[in-house]
Amino acid sequence: MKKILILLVMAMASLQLMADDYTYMTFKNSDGSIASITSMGLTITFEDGKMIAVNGDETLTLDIGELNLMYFSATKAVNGRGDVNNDGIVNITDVMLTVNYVIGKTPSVFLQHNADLNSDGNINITDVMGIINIILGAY
Ligand SMILES: [Ca+2]
Ligand SMILES: [Ca+2]
Repeated sequence: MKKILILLVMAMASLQLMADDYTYMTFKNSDGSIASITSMGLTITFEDGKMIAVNGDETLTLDIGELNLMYFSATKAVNGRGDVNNDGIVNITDVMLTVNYVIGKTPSVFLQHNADLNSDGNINITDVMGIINIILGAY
């Protein structure tokens, strides 16, 4: 475990050189959910099986065991919520894909976990409205 952490720290150090071009550090979990934090001035520590990323007022805590991938991105992921095609952003494409899903079509990439905004196990018009609200900044 210690070796893995050292490798991660080394990877982070080399990635830091590229950070100027990328605004956010994005983390992808094994369940497909993603989260972003501003990369400039970011401090990442590992403690009790958790990865804690701190940047000013922002704090992101993730289970290391759940963590699949971390990468720089130009856009901020909203905890994966609403990002049904998993491209790191919530936009009109996600609304359209969710509408298609609701009316019975099956989009090629569709993360139900990210679509079910109110976590009631169903994906319907309420969730479509929720994604629109995320785009409008209401969340
Ligand atoms: Ca998307
Ligand atoms: Ca729902």
